[in-house]
Amino acid sequence: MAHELPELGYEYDSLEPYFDARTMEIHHSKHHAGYVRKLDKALEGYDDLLNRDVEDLIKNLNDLPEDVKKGVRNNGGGHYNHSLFWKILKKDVEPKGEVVEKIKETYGSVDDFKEKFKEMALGVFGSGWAWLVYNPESDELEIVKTQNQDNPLTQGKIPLLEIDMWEHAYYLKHQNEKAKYVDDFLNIINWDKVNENYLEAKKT
Ligand code: MN3
Repeated sequence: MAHELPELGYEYDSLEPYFDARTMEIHHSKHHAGYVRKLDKALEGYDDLLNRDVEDLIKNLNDLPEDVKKGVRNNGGGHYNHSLFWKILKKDVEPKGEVVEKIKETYGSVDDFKEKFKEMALGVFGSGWAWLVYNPESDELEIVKTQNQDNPLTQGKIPLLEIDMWEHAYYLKHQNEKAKYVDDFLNIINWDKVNENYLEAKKT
């Protein structure tokens, strides 16, 4: 197997009471693991692609052979998106750093940003993700949404943080209360990691 399920780096119950341990466990060990397994399956017979980093595959999605494109889009996307998701979650991290300065400049305040982000997240129809991305062309931040496991990297934008709006991400705990799930997410953003992502993205 060429691609690997990353460790969470924390316990499944670390994000309680916002995200429950059972959801985290199933989400990571079943859903995310499934994307990794199916990504490698989709790449069978392409040894060069099996050994390529998933981020690199997603960025160059449109140049991949036709018969693997869909598998990489769905499962490579699933692998990349979840890998980032786990890293940008942590309790009790104050919003600070250059990214927060840029957020204030762009949206007015962190609370205004949260409001706009929540609106975008709740606007995802069906399964998908909402994102805060850095657009290297304009040197600006943007809030965007994607369907299924699509990723803004394919459009040349760099993800800084994102929320999983698939039902499997919240249904066990929040059921139909999607807005409550988004509020809980907004309370456990790892701003240190998001700032790191921003500083890295600015280098491109
Ligand atoms: Mn998910």
